[in-house]
Amino acid sequence: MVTGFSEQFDRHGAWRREMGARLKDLAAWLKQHHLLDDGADEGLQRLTEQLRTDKVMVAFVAEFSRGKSELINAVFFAGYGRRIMPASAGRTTMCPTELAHDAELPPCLRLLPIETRLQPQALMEWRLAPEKWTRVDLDVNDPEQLAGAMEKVSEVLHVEQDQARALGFWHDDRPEDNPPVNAQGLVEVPRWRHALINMAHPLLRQGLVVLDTPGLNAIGAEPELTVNLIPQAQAVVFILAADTGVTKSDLGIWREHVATMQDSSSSRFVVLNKIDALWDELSTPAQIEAQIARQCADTAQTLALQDDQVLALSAQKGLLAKVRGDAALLADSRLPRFEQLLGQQVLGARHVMLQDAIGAGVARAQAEAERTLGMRRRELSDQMLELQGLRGKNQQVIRQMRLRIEQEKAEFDRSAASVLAVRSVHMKLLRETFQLLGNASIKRELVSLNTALREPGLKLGIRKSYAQGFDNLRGVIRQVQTLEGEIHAMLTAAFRQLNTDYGFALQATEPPTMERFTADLDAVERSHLRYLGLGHMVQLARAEFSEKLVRALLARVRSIFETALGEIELWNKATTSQLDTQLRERRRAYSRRIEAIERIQDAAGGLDQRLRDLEQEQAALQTTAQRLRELGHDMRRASVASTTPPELTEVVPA
Ligand SMILES: Nc1nc2c(ncn2[C@@H]2O[C@H](COP(=O)(O)OP(=O)(O)OP(=O)(O)O)[C@@H](O)[C@H]2O)c(=O)[nH]1
Ligand SMILES: [Mg+2]
Repeated sequence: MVTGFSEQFDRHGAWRREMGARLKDLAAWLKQHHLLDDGADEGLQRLTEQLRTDKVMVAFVAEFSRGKSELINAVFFAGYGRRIMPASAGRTTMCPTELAHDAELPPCLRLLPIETRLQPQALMEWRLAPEKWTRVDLDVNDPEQLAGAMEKVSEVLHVEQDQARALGFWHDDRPEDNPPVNAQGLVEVPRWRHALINMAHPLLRQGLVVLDTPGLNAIGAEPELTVNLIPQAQAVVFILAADTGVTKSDLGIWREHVATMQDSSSSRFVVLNKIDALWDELSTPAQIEAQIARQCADTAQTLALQDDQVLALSAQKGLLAKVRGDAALLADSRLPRFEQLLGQQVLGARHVMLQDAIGAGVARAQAEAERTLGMRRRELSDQMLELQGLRGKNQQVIRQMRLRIEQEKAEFDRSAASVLAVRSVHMKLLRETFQLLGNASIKRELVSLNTALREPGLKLGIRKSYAQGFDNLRGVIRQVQTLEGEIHAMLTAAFRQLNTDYGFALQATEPPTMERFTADLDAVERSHLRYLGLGHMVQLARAEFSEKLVRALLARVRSIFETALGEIELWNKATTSQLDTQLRERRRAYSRRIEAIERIQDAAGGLDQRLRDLEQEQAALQTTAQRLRELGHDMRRASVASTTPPELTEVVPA
């Protein structure tokens, strides 16, 4: 069964919504039974939020005119019955264009003027300055208007050569890549630097983000695209065209922007587009088939891939077939096979990632709840034993019992001081961790790289500065890990002592692992390395280029460190609220015991009544524990069962 990308994405979206709703139900149930402490509550909330807002970015990267925009139209927008993204011969998409959905904004196209390149701010910073963007409202119910507005991404300006150079489009050392010059000697450059399209298209609404890029010349001019945006995409689709074969500039893009992502976690697809160019009416279908296979094999060889890693298709015929509802043409376009692989690979991986997160989050909340239930159960049976011992005893004994409980409680109240001491050590260590991951620390560790990049002129020793800077950052992560270890060891010892002294059931939560962040740093370093070869020395010598690189780097590292910080905060919260819960439960148990004794002192039949109550409470706890196990089990089953990704056996990632 071949399933299109849209259907797979819809299914994935439905699964995410279902899991989100189940998580909410679980949290509500736990809260209702006073089994959800603040830490677990926040953990579940973050998980629900993650499920709701999870983004999947598919980036299309290729030389101009290979059919990126046409393929985007065919896969995502055929439902509009026409081309939405402009696709035409020659350079069409002049600026990187992101299609996404933001419910806070009306449907619109926002364009960042190209002149902003002359200023030092990174793209990420411009995103936070909406007033700097030109906004065009979109009418999503009117495909004509929609397509008309999208034409803006093709707009160009004609500027003096110096201006083109300053904007990063004119390179004296690589004249063959320079843009066209008109009769007046003016250079054609894009009018916009970046375009953001916001529309409530069904796939975009469910978190799909599509990134369309312009060809080589333009991608290179925006370092942030290569160091931040493309490396963060879940899938990168690289496109070649059957009518041009693999050209030198195709290879340039492949080597610089796609081949290097080999060991990153995103999926990579290589498409040989425009196979309809080979549909020669004088050839038999078998001959055409053989010719396509041969071209795939040649392409694969040039890119050092396996033959079956190159997916041949015709975006244009695929779009046409979908618009006309022509099943035979659609099959010939081979578009469905690509869509199926794209969906399986990208959503399959996303699904597994989210499933793991749900599994871990639910297990944590469940473990917390079970610990609390266990405590309640133990306290109930202690109390029953205590009361049973009072059967037939006189008032004197009962009074003594009350005194003993009050003494115990006073002693327990003194535990507050020990708990406070643990907390203050914990906080001190945490503060150190937070400082390590803060902005000042990042700046400090990257100071020499920063200076080296900002130094005027050729930067020959820059690779060394990068290696040094990233070693420093990895060192910070290692320090954080060491601190986490110390915190964990400290808590384990302190909890053991508190458990012995006051009969708590505290257990230190495992700290979050930091490996992922080291891997993220490695990926950022790799994405920068491509700018450090000899071929880029001239570009790198330009102050505004290296300034952009520095800013893009800082922004990315900051976001990695912030994520790490967020996980540590959550871990900290889990620990603190565990302590809070146990202290609260214990306090409650003492007041219940004292209250029970008081009642027995007051009324003759009080003891038997109280014992019966306790038995009932015990039975209720039993039921709650049973229900908790069932809920956890249901949750795990639902996360796996409802949309297990389709068979992955056939998938051939490039
Ligand atoms: N014959 C044929 N033409 C195609 C196919 N796909 C795209 N084209 C045409 O090739 C031209 C370029 O397509 P675009 O989608 O604009 O290419 P692009 O990669 O987005 O190019 P830029 O936006 O300039 O970077 C357009 O005229 C398309 O109609 C195809 O499968 N077959
Ligand atoms: Mg295009």
